[in-house]
Formats: sequence, structure tokens, C-alpha cells
Amino acid sequence: MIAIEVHLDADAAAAMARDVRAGLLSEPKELAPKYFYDERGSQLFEQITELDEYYPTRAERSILARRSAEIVAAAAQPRTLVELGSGSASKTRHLLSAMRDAGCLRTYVPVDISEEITHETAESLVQEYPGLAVHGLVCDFEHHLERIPDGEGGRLVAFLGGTIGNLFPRARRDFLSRVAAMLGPRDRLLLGTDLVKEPARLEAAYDDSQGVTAEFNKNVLEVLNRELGADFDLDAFEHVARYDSEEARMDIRLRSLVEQTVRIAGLDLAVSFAAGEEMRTEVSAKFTRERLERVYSEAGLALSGWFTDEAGDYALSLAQPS
Ligand code: SAH
Ligand code: AVI
Repeated sequence: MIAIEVHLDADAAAAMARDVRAGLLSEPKELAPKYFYDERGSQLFEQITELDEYYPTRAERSILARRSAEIVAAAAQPRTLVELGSGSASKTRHLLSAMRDAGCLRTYVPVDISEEITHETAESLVQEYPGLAVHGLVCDFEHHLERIPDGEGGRLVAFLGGTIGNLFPRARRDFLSRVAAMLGPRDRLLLGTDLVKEPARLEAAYDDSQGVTAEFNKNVLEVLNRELGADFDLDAFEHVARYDSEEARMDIRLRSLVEQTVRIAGLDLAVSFAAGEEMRTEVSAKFTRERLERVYSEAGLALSGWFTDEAGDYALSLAQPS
């Protein structure tokens, strides 16, 4: 009942090398957040979701726990649940259970760049949902959406956790336009978005007192050391998390504590950092309903459902091609 296709091949390694070279040579330096998620990075993200300060996972879970049956009904009882950036799919169980209870659940399609967690998730889900077919894809959802199988009987395409906020505006528009193009008339998108709130709460959520987010952030340097033969010294960088209220997004960086030169053997490159120089590793955009409606409309999508937690911290929205 499990089939997992892995599309992380030589092309993916070459794309990573290209991306990292361009990012380290740009001004300011920048790395893409998708490189956080090796096996350790996925584990660290799971730890983040349990931190007191990190409210988005709890808020999204509370919406799914209360409203999944309604969401499944509004999506016309789809037979297939596709999940982009599925990770451990811990909250997804609410949707799968609602589909099972409505009698429509047939297939789950997890799509994630992290191979280990996708296998683990598939194994657990076939045990928990007897009869469920899992057709997983290990790939980059920014490039390989066309590999997602067509679903007879309608698909709900879930993109949870607020991961849409980790894309820059242009990449976000391109990505959502491609999602819009893959949706058939019966398919719906279910998108999780963190909402704008006081900067102090946001900054605490991304700079927790136990230092787990700092470790997650620095893990990208471990990934470059292993995958590209770099010699980053993790102790020579510190975690920085600031809210940019003009752009309405968290801006997450690594700041070099000293003047240093890092060698990346796999790229045949040496990169200098000044003391105090910051390299961006992630943005995490925060939304309002109006902002999201604009984002949808630019991508050829229209909002058709809006569900928030009681505190109004987080929203799940349903959308379809406009
Ligand atoms: N949906 C889960 C996990 C969110 S963490 C939740 O809500 O808790 C972000 C997930 O997206 C990780 O599992 C990561 O491996 C995956 N991911 C990040 N960038 C990706 C990309 N470009 N393509 C595919 N998966 C990606
Ligand atoms: C996966 N993504 C939605 C998380 C976020 O909140 O932007 C990643 C994260 N980065 C630091 N903490 C959590």
C-alpha cells in the first residue's frame, strides 16, 4: 500500500550547488530554507513545534481538530489528500480521519524534500488507516508539481504549517500559479497561514529560550559541510530573528561573530564574512485575510473558505482556481 518515488537525483545535487553558490556570492548573502531539512533538520523542526513560544502548530492543530469535517465537506469529499511539505503529517491525521469518517478516503500523497521523514510518515499512516494507499513523492515542490498524480474523485491539496510564508513573493506567486494550474474543477487547495500579530510574540516564536530554533538555523551550515564539503564552524555564527513590519515577515539570519573565510570544496569557492555580517537563511511571512486574497488573485486563485483558531493567530483557507 506504499509507493514512494524519490526525485532527488544528480539534478537536485547540481541545483543545490548552483543555488548555494549564487546565494553566497549575492549581497547580502542568502541561503534557501529548503536546505534546513535533512534528517536532523526535520527532527529539530518537530522539536520547534512543541515549544511553548511556537504557537502556529498548536493553533493550526486546534482548527483542524474542530473543523476538518467541515473542510472535507466544503472540498466536496475528495478521495485523495495531497500534502505539500508533509513532514511528520502530525496534524494531517485530523483531515484523514474526517475523510475516512465521510467514507471518501482512498489515497494520501505526501510530497516532501526530506526522504527519511516521508518514509516514516508513510509507514505510520498505513498502519493507522487500514486500506489507505500512500503514494509519496520525495522532491522539490517548487519544481516538481507535475509529478503529482491526477486523482479521480477529487483532490484536496493541503499546504500546512505556514510553509507558504517561507517563499519570497515572486517564488510564492510562481508556486501558487502552478498549484492553480494543477487543480482540476473538483480539486481544492487548503492553505495554512500564520497571521500578523505583535512583533514580540513573533520574535519569541523564532528565538526560543531553549535555543532549538538557533540549532535548527545553524543546521543548514552542517548540511553545507556534509553535502558540499564546506568548513563552516557553527560556533562562529549566531542566530538572529527579527520581525520586519514593513514586509510583514520574520527575517531569520546567521550572523558571523568574527571576520572569517569559509571554504566550500565542492564549489571550489572561498567566501569571506566580516565580523557582524548577516546571511539570511529564511523569511516567514505573516498574512491578513486581505493580503492573502490579493496573493490568491495574483496567482489565479479565489478564496472560498476561511477558518481561524479562537485567538485569531492563524488561518486555514480553502481556495480554487478563479
Ligand atoms: N507540514 C508540516 C511540516 C512543516 S516544515 C507541519 O505543518 O508541521 C516544512 C516541511 O516542508 C518540511 O518537512 C520540509 O522538508 C518541507 N519542504 C521545505 N521546502 C521544500 C521544498 N522546496 N520541496 C519539498 N518539501 C519542502
Ligand atoms: C516550516 N515553516 C513554516 C516554519 C516557519 O514558522 O516559518 C519554519 C521555522 N523556522 C523557524 N522556526 C520555524
